[in-house]
Amino acid sequence: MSGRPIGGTGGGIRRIAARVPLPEWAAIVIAAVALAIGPAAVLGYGRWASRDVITIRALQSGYEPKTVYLTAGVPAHFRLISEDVTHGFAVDGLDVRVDDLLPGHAVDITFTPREAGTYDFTCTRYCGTNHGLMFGQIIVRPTQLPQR
Ligand SMILES: [Cu+2]
Repeated sequence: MSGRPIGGTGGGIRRIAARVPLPEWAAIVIAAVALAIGPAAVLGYGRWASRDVITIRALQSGYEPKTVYLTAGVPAHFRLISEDVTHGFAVDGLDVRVDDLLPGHAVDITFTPREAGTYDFTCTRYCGTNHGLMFGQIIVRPTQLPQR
């Protein structure tokens, strides 16, 4: 039959049918978001963009990485993680000191180096025969001026 409007009663049914799955989709979306954010929140992610976080792993064989590059005047976000025993982390001249890097726990710190230079960091806890190998350097470059 030509001229019959598309929809009519059928359209009504279709609209209802289209609305029924919506709560299911919403539940799935909420569940997915909760799954994504839940563990991340527990681990402390999400406070900073992950690309801005410098992870420093402390091991009885030393720190990884041993050299970190920062820019003067730019806040630095470090995530310190011990992979084996309790370590520490202190930076000479930058007022950064953490004495309890417990195995399996991340410690997040934020600081802003004010002046360019080379700063040594060391372990503040005796952590074994290789404790003396636990050192590294933070090299702070001068503030970058905007290009014109
Ligand atoms: Cu150590």
